[in-house]
Amino acid sequence: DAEATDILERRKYIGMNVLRTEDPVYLMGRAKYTDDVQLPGMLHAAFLRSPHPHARVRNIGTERAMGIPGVRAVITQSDLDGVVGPITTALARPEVVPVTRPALDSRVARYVGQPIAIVVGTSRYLAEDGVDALDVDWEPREPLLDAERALEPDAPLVREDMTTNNFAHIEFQRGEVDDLFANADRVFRKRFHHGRCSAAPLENRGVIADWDQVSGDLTLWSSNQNPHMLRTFLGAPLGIAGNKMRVIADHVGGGFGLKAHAFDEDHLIPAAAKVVGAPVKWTEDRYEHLAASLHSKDVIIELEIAMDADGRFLAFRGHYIGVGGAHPSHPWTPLLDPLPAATLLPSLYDIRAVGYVVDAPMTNRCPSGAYRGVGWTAGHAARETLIDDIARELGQDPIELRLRNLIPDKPFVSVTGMKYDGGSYAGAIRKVKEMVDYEALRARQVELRKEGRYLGIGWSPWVEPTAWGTEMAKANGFNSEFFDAASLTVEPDGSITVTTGCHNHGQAHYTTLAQVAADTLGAPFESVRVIENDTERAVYGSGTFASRVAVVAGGAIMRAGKEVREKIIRLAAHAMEVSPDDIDLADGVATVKGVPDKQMTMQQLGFLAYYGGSARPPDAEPMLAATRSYDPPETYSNGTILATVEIDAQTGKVDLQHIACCEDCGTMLNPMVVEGQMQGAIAQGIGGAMYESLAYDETGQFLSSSLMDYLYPTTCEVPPIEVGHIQTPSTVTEGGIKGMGESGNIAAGTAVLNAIADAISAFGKVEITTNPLGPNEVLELIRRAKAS
Ligand code: MCN
Ligand code: SMO
Repeated sequence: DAEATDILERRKYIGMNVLRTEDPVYLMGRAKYTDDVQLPGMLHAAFLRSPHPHARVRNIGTERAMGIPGVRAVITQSDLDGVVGPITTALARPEVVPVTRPALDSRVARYVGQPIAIVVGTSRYLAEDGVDALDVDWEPREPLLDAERALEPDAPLVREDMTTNNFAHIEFQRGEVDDLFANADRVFRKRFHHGRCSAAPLENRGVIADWDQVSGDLTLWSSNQNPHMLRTFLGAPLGIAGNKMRVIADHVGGGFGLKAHAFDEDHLIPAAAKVVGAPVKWTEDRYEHLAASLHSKDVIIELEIAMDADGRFLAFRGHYIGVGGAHPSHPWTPLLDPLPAATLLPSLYDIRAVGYVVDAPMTNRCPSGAYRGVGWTAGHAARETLIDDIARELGQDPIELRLRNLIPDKPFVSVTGMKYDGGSYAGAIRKVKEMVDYEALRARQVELRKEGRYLGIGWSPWVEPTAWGTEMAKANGFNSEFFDAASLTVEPDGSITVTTGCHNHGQAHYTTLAQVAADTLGAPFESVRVIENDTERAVYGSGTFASRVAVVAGGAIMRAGKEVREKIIRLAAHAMEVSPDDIDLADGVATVKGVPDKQMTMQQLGFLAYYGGSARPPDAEPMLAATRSYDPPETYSNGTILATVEIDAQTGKVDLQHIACCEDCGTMLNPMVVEGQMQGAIAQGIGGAMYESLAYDETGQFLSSSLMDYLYPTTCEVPPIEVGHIQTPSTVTEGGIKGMGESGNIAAGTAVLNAIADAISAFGKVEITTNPLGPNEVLELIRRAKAS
């Protein structure tokens, strides 16, 4: 349980809007992304990628390519025997069917964009010319695109060495589900398909591998979110010890979950560098990124809600089909979307029973994996659009219906066994009502309808499992161990170095974690430096994902800092010949209580700790440092988003006017950072609701291969976003902190969808069954509503 309990009482920085110290580097254009790294003698790789969703490769003719001056090597599967081993993706669950595959499959293409061969040349241009000059003899085959078809027993196999297309079939039931459904007063149903999205960070991925020819050490730059985890996953296939591999991801231009995986290219670029005996760089282009990095959130969901005559939810039942690609994403697997969607089915509703089925079929599409709010987003959209359907059907206000079914604010164990650590489920809704003056907004909606104008108001309250440690991972079906560590060192000059195994790619860890360290020690914020993003400079950790760093790294820093603070106080007490109880340590100065002129600075104490010899307490080792880890218990944040839209019934255009939000992530480290996280994530949620879609045609061709086709919302599409806060400290974590980095993307899209439906309900019955909703989809919904 929480060990560092007195920090909040002494805090000077936690909870303050401290300016982000990492920003000048970005603003001055000095950030060092993977593609900025230049090494002497470095060669460049380009991939031959499959243009077919499914094909056998009969032959790859390399003669013309090798004839191009500057092309150094064409590498296919057989060249990598003994260089990079196969990739096995599994999960510690009996239902899961492990998949083993070569890191480079040059024989069968199973999705558009799959790497088939690598060309290495003296420049990227020449390597690309080499790819164009390969003579490939393709034998196209019928692709399997339909996920539900893939689940049928007689379906053709996406991977012919397996006996099924289904990566896992999982069933779960708690409470009297069947009885409650059989005896319910009303049962409501919905089939919802969450569209296929991409995290689409502004910086595509990139990998550089540099083997030291003498020592055999490997330095790997990879634009990723979990350097230590990547090092662990690459060790076995590349046959290299962890202490001989350094993974660096200095500045990363957005990860959003996508960069939390160990990609094929992470395996293949070091393999290519070994084959050619020189450093090799690959920088992903936007086509490669959209077609062949991971896709996400493509889940088909069938939901049922059983209700009694008083409008109470009794039981929820769901079938979640995660539309996977040609192989499991590594290491998270294609369960990462459908399984958490299912485990969180009860969300913030007090129900008596829940049942779910999860399937994760493979298809001839790009593999699917994490994108901000992975799992929660699709499940949330299905459940919360269904609840709005029910409210319209019953003629009730959608938020009143939810309030009647809400769980209590105090700690609560859900029917699926999730241990909510208390929140402000009703409070956040009340706050948003006040922020927008809900009654007035509804009155205005009525007025405008009289003028033939269609305002829509959409609610989206959420509870969110955050900060995966071992317990939270298990609660969501992922049986694996997650924790993080932090090292904290007072240097000889009194400056403070903190390292964690997490990764900073926009979340402001260098600021917020320094706030935690400064308060824990009683040191000035300016004296703390935080280091992450490099396995050789920072202590081990699981990395940055699952909105976990504030809680997990923050907690580890509090624990390490508490130990170091005690050492500093003992040192000061000894030097000033008083009892440790008489030392006050604040702002980097140790003062004898009641004797203000008897004091020592952190600089003096640092010098003493390293060079003080016999001036130190006899049993004190030199240095002032500690390393601690933290594996937090389950912790859940919550909040509510309300979106207001006006639709043009002639054109189907949606004018998104306003977003109001109240979030509760327990103790806030830095409200300004929290607001920035909310705003960025809400913009992504808007993209998912209205614009972003990775499309395939019926032959399996990929249609969204540039940012002309895959639409981000820009500042022109994102309306004013108002963020309110409630702080309900966690009852179980260090400092009461909960995570929040994904919240906006979990909830915002659904608020927009519900607002659109609310506007269209002026014309008749409306049910939203998919996203994104562009003007054509909106016009179709209006047409159907009019016909109802
Ligand atoms: N924070 C805080 N008080 C809290 C909780 C968080 O001040 N109670 C601060 C933290 O200190 C941190 C930030 O908010 O600086 C986010 O914290 P947290 O919720 O712990 O999330 P992580 O740091 O673990 O970041 C991961 C999360 C995820 S999972 C995705 S996906 C995502 C996101 O963060 N990807 C991002 N936000 C992103 N922001 C940027 N700019 N780029 C990404 O790729
Ligand atoms: S999708 Mo975030 O990296 O958990």
